Amino acid sequence: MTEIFEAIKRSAVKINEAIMYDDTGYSKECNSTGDTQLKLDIKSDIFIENEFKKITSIKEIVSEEKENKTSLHAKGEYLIGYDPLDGSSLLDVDQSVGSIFGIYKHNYSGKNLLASAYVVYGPRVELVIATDKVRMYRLNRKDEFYFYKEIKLNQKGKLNAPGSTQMCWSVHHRKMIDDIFKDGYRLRYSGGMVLDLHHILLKGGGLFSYPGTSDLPKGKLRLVFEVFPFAFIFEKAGGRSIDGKNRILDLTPSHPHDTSPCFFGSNSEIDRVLKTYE
Ligand code: FDP
Repeated sequence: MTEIFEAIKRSAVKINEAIMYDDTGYSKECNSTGDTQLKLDIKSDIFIENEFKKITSIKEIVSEEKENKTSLHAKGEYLIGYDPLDGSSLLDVDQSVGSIFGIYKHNYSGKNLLASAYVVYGPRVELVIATDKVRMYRLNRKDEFYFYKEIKLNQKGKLNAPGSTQMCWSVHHRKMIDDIFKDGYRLRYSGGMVLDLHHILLKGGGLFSYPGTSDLPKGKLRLVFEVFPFAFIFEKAGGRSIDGKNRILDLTPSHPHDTSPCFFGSNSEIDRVLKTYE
């Protein structure tokens, strides 16, 4: 899989440069979810696809920006689900955004996820790769990623990142979030999944939630491109990820763009979610 991670690094360098200097405006295109695509969403997707096309071990890719899967190499063994530029609605306000990758075998189910990675384009560019462990890398002046540290979660954290539209929360979800704050947790929420989860991972724990709501009963975040890759990372870092009741990595989507409610955290916070939702 090394060559896949090298392709991710090369595309990250190109995407970072585009974020720094390109137009952050909208294109005339819509993605399959109906969101109007930014020019940078489209450009990032092309950078990644062009890099993946060179890797013969990749059989197929599916991007959050495209409705359909793209076949690459018939003899390849890996399938990759990716979100080229997550949180791109934050680009115009100069906040951190990211790219997310899940590397699968056979199909795009949680149990067939072999490895995952994400890149944060912030004041620094950081790359996190999860295989057996979760390793973080930083970009240097020569456009090389160097190993920085291993990421491990504590049993309990101090941060709370509650997503979605609050007026659409259920009564029990609202009470859980209020109780977490009453226990001294601090609010950390940027509106970009990659940064919010990176924050919790690097500070040792906490809870990120994007529940099912009255307007979006199945949540907003997409399993194949966003939720599975982070669920894998949280588990490998010593935390957990659930949809309220079930382990995220036990789920199987029926369509690549399926969404799910999701909760990522350290063990103590996930126990709390289970008690609320059971
Ligand atoms: P965005 O719409 O900017 O792409 O993937 C969707 C996402 O961002 C996540 O990055 C983020 O966590 C979430 O939406 C934020 O949604 P809310 O504004 O509903 O909290």
